[in-house]
Amino acid sequence: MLMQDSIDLALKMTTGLPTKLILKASAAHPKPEGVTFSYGTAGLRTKAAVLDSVCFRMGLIGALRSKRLQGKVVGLMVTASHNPEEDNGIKAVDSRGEMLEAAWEPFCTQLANASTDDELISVLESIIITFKIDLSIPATVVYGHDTRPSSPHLVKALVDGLVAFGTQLIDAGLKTTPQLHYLVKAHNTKGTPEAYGEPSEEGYYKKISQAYLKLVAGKPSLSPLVVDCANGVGAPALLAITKYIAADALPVRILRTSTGVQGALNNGCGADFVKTNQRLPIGLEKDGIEAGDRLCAFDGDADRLIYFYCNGPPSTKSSFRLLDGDKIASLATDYISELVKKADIDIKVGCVQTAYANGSSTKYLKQRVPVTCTPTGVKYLHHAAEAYDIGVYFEANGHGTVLFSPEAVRTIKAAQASPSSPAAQDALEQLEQLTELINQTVGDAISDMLLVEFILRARQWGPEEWDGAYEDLPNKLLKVNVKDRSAFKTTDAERRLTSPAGLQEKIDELVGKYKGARSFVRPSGTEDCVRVYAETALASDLDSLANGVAKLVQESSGST
Ligand code: 16G
Ligand code: MG
Repeated sequence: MLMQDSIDLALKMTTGLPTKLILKASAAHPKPEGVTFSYGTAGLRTKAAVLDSVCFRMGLIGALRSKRLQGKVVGLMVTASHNPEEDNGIKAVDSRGEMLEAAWEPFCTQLANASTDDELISVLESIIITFKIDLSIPATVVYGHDTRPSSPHLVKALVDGLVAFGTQLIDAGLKTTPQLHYLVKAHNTKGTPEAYGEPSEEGYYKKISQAYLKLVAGKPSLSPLVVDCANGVGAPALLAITKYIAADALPVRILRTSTGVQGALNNGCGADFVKTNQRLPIGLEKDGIEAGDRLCAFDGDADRLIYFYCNGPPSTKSSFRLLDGDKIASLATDYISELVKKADIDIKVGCVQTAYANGSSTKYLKQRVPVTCTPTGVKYLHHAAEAYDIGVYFEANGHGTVLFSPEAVRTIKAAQASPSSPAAQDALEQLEQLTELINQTVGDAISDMLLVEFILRARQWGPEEWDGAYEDLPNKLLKVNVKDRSAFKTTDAERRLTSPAGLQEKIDELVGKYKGARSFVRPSGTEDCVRVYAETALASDLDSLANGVAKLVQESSGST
C-alpha cells in the first residue's frame, strides 16, 4: 500500500474514536506516577491501591476486543486469584471463553503504562489500526469480580472505561473466574447448535449439577469431602451448587468460608498455600479432620483445585499427603482413556503438562497416552490440549480441565446410536455427561472437584488408592531475587535456558552429579523473581541440588 493510502486508511479507521469522552473519563482515573504495569501470565495483577487506572483502561480494551470480534461478548474479571487480599488484578476473557488472544497482551501493557493523554490516545489508535477494528460495531462486555474489598471500586473504574465506548454492559457481579468464562461462552453460543448452556449463574449450576447427578446415579456414596474455600468466592459458589445436588450425592463439609472477614482471603489456607507449603491449611487439624479423610482446597477465585489427606494423625506434619494437579490429571486421564476403550470408538486421548509436572506423573501418563509439555500458563496448556480429540491438561498447582474436540463430541453422540455392547453404551453415556460436567472454557475448581468426586465414586476409591498410582519424586521450588529477571530466557517449554550465556551448561553439570535428577530455571510471569525447580530420586539429594542451582543463578546475575 502507498504511504498516503495507509495514512488515509488509518485516519478513516480512527475517526470514530470518542477521544473527548475517553479523555474526560480518564481524568477521573489518573495513572499513578512511578508505577510500571505489565500484562503477565494471566492478566495484570498488583497492589489494588494502584489499579484504578489499569481497570479503567482495561475497560477500553474490552470494548475494542468485542468490536474486533464483530460485537461478540467478551469478559473482564476483577480478581488477583491466590494473591494476598490487598492485591487485585484483571483478566480478560475472549469470546469462546478462553483467555485473551496473546497478540493483545503487549497492547494492554502499553495502554496501562501510557503516562499522558496523547500517549493514551495514540496506543488506542495503534490497537485500532493493528487489529483493523471497525469502531462502528457495538461492543458487549460481561464483567465480574471476586470477594476482595477493593473489587467493587475497581469494577466502577472498569465500567467507566466501557461506557466511554458506549459498550453494552452485562454486570455479572460476584463470580468465580471460571463462571465468568462460562458466561462469555454461553452468551456467544446462545441459540446456536453449539449452545453451551443458559448464560446465567443458575444456568452454570444446572448444567454441571445435572451432569454430575446422572454420572453418580446408582454409585454408592463416599465419606464426606472437606473443602477449604480459601475464604473466597468459591465459598458462596459451592454453597449455591449444593442446592442443586443433594447431600447424599455430594456429601461435603464446606470450610474457610469467611468472605467478609478482613484479611482472611487466601490467608493460611487455599490451594496455593497447601501446594506451596505442602501442609494442611492452618488450624485444619482442629476442625475434626481424621486420617484418611478426603480434603481439597480452592484458590481465591476458584480456578485451582488441590486435593490432600493425612495418612496418620493430622497433627503430625509427616502424615500430610498431597494430591496435586498432576495427580488429578493422572486420575482423569486414566479414567477417561479407559472409558474411550470401553466405548470402542476411535478417539485419541492426550495429556498436557508443564515442566513443573512431577517426573513420576509424566512417566505414569506416558505409559497410557501421548503427553505434551508446554510453557507455564493456562493459555499454553489449553491451546496444546486442543490438538487432541480429548485433551486433559493440568498444571501441578491445580489449574486444569479436559477439552473435548467438536469431532470427539460428534463421535460420542453418533456412536450411541449403535453401541457395540452394553458396556460400550454405558461408557458412551458417561463420556457424554463428562462433556457437560467439565467446564471446558478454563480450569474450574468446582467442576474439577465434581469430576474427581465422580471418578473416586465410580472406582470406590479413597484418597490412598488414588495416591497409590505413583509416588512423587522429592521436589522443591525456590525463588531467587535477581537484578533483572528479563535476562533469563528459556527454550524447550521452559526446560532450558538460552540466556544468561553459559548458565544452562553449569546447571547440566550439577544435575548430572545426582541420581535421577532434573532441574530448570525460569523467570516468573507474575512476580519479580526467578524460579528454580529441582527434583531428585533421593530425598537426601534434594536440598543440595536446589540450593546449588539457586546459587548458580545468583552468581550469574548478581542477586538483589
Ligand atoms: C498464573 C497462571 C498459572 C501459572 C502461574 C505461574 C493462568 C490463569 N494462571 O497464575 O497458570 O501457573 O501464573 O506463575 O494462566 P509464575 O509465572 O509466577 O511462576
Ligand atoms: Mg486462580
